[in-house]
Amino acid sequence: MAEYQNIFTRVIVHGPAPYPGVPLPKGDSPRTGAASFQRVLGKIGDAQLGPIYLGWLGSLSIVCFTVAFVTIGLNMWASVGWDPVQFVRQLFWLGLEPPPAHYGLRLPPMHDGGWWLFAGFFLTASILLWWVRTYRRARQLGLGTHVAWAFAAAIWLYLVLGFIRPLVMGSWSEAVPFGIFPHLDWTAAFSIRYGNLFYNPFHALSIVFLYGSTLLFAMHGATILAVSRYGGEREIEQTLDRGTAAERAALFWRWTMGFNATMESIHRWAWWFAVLCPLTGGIGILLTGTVVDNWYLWAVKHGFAPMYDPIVPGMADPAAAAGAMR
Ligand code: 07D
Ligand code: 07D
Repeated sequence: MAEYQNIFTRVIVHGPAPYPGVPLPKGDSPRTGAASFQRVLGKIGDAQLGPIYLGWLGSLSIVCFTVAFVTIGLNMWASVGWDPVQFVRQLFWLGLEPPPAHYGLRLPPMHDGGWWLFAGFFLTASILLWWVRTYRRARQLGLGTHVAWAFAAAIWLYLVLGFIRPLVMGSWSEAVPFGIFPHLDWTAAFSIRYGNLFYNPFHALSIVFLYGSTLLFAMHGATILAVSRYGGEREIEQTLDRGTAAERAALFWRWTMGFNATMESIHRWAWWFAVLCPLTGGIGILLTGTVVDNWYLWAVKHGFAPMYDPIVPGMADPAAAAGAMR
């Protein structure tokens, strides 16, 4: 008998021939590629690889992503004088920056932020096309559109960071640069510039949902693995017809913490936690610099951060000094 004692799947189940999937409705593109079975993939998921449905939305999205990716790469390479060795050595530090502040929302020359706008346009087009694809594929398969709406929550944060907030602030220079460490530098600088993002309650909420998502994911994954010997992985059947697996899982949590989610509701918990992370985060970023200029002073005003003065008598708060950025 197979026992689930390993982090890897021990049992790889597949039929005699690869399954191409249900027939596609009229007007859909054909699926691409021959399907095959891959043992290694079977260890972490389904052993069958392909066929994939590309369609025109998928193909166009990949083209747009490639244009953005190659534009960013070429600009990075140009920034080290087309030296291939330096390109590889400095790759993580290289970046493509948005236009300087004096251009506002005007179109800058290509070498002074224009390539950033160009790449951003194609990256955004690629992400939006991929979103429509997730929506359309779900509909065509007769599914709900939960995946598409969860993805939309992430896209909301992305658009706030690189498009909506810069528009509201009146300058592309507010947006995030492309690059591995440059985008981290931007994140750190943003927090300092606006008086420490830790005092932004929406940043705090976003963290709650980020941490909460990992906790719920661990609790749910562990619970289902723990009752899989009783057929617990047949979650949907057990939603409608609670078997011994569902009963035991529910009892475990009711005994340990007095309350339990159900086979259905745990997935809604997971969905909402994941979605609320970028949703609240996007609200927090949009408020920054538009409604609130300094989160530390905001927190002092609302009584949940102490003033500098009472901590170090006689010391002026640098953020409140005349000439400080507000
Ligand atoms: C595991 C699913 C797979 C996705 C992966 C990411 C690219 C970018 C392209 C250099 C969980 C694919 C990456 C296509 C390469 C070029 C041109 C998802 C998984 C593997 N970040 N960020 C990373 C993005 C922002 C922050 C890593 C994107 C904000 C911090 C990766 C965006 C802020 C840290 C990355 C984005 C911010 C990272 C790993 C868009 C505030 C890290 C991501 C489009 C939210 C971590 C060196 C990961 C790291 C990291 C991508 C936005 C902060 C390169 C695409 C502006 C503090 N970010 N990020 O695993 O190691 O996600 O950085 O908005 O510590 Mg980031
Ligand atoms: C980025 C959504 C967009 C992604 C999309 C995907 C592709 C890939 C893939 C080819 C992630 C596109 C995908 C293109 C193609 C392939 C494979 C989601 C994104 C559409 N923070 N912080 C957050 C913590 C500090 C700062 C959120 C912790 C400091 C800024 C999160 C700490 C400073 C911003 C979070 C901490 C600071 C954030 C992100 C601790 C820096 C944001 C949530 C313990 C010194 C962002 C309101 C998310 C936000 C954000 C966590 C500290 C700055 C909860 C745990 C104080 C500027 N921070 N942070 O889902 O929303 O991101 O803030 O110190 O903008 Mg923070």
